[in-house]
Amino acid sequence: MPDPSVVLYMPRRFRAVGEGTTQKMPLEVLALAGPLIERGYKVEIIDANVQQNSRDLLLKACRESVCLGISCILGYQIIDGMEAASEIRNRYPDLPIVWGGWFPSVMPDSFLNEGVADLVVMGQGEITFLEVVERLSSGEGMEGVQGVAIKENGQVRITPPRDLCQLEDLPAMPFSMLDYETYYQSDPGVPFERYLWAAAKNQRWSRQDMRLLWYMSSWGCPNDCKFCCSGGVTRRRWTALGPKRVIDELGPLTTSNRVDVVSFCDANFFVNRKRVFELCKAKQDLGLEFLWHASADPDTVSRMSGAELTSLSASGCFSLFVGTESGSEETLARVNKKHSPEENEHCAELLVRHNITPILSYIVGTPEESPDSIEMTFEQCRRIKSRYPNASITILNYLPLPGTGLYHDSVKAGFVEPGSLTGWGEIGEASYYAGPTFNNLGSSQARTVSRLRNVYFCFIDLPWQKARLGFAERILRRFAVVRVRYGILRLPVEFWAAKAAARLLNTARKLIRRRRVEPVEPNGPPSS
Ligand code: B12
Ligand code: SF4
Repeated sequence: MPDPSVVLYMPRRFRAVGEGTTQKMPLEVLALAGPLIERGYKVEIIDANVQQNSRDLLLKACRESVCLGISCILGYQIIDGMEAASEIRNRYPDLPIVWGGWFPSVMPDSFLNEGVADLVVMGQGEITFLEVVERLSSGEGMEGVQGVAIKENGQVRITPPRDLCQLEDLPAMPFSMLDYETYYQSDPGVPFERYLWAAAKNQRWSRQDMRLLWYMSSWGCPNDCKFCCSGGVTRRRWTALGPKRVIDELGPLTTSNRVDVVSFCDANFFVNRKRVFELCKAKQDLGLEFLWHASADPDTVSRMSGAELTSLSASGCFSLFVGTESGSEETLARVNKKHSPEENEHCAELLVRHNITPILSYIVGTPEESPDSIEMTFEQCRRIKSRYPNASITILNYLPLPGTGLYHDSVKAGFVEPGSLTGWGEIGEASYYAGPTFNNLGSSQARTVSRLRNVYFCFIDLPWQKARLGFAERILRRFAVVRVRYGILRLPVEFWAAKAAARLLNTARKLIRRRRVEPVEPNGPPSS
């Protein structure tokens, strides 16, 4: 008898293929595959972000399977995942559909009530999903399974949460299931990857490609920032792989795939600083050359000694994503952040001094945030960017997330809750690129956010990667820094003109290149 099989579906993150990051390996479902394979299941992963005919593949794969697992976070993944679930329901009405991931974990009842899920796994998934699959394949019920939501007699029942499973007790993610060559290519046009490219530029990166690998070395976070759903989903717990295990896994993975950059997608990489520094040392001892990027808190960084920062940099840490969040002390305290605005600036200075590009992330427009507080954030961003043009800064408009401390305040302040999962899918989709979905900002401040983020900071970081305007680009960058320093943000005409010129130039270059490579008939012109 063939091994029982399980199908895992990673829905599209963005409506159009190529609109957003596609190279991110689907770690969410890859993590689930390890324990299943160990227990003798055959696992098939369908990733709609990279497989063009993913729906056909899914229909085919589900024919023989024990169940279908679907992952999602807020955004278009909800919509694509629901469409896939409906297709599967029509074709295989008896096949159980299990959802998991950050968004289903905070709104399990919607997935069950809208009929797209038979069961939702809440929080960490590896062991819970294995247990669910075992029950399904043996035909047993879900009695006693912890950490799930199910519908019984028309009512949603949430079972007691499961204890955290230590990552060290789990098998390695089976990276060999994925074809690295399909994933590695990073695109400087995509918002998050753009920052990595900007940081790479500071390392004098001159190549046209960057072989990127996403990796998770810890799960969870002990903090409880009020705009973030981590506190609710992870219950402020944290588990990590030890330095040896990380290096034992990353060594072969990075060398066999010729990886340039490892992006640790841990929520909070520096919870245990000793672990990180041991990791740096182990990497250097082995002579592993990849650069790496992770996330950090401003207070953690600003308390690091010069020797510690030097060791980070020497181990290949070339950029850190830092949750600076606000330039106002009052707002930082209100969202339950433990650092001060001064630490934001100190952290930026230290990182730049040690050749680690800070990617500073700010949020504006949380409920009750005053216009003055928003102004303080703008001032801090302008100050940092003009002092350290190589530091990247992103200013996000606050988006209320269910399951967070600020969610109910946002509803009270006028956030209109989408009444359906599709509505949530649409709102998340908009949030990534477009402006505010919850407009707590006056129109003038909303314009400032958009100009700083989309015009000036963007241009100073990495002027339209492929534009190659040469000398003009350097002058414009200086100009942008001056504009940012003095807050002269209106009418960025020179940038509009530069963008148009870049487009024209690129089109001309393409045409010339096409002319040059036009095929010459091998045997002369065809005879008439
Ligand atoms: C990489 C990343 C991204 C990537 C893509 C992620 C993706 N899923 O496609 C990019 C950069 C595109 C991104 C974008 C956004 N992201 Co993001 N992102 C992350 C990040 C840093 C890592 C995700 C990851 O790979 N984790 C590693 C895996 C192994 O862990 P995991 O996801 O927790 O999976 C475990 C469980 O959740 C569960 N599980 C997961 N899937 C499934 C499926 C089944 C069937 C089962 C049983 C279990 C299960 O089991 C897994 C193993 O334990 C997380 C933070 C974090 N550290 O997790 C935020 C996070 C997921 N992002 C978040 C947010 C808010 C966003 C944005 C909405 C931000 C914004 N304002 O625009 C956008 C959405 C854009 C869009 N249109 O989709 C939130 C989630 C919000 C939510 N409630 O859904 C997170 C948690 C950050 C945070 N703390 O706020 N993100
Ligand atoms: S924002 Fe970052 S530090 Fe704060 S709770 Fe979320 S993951 Fe933890």
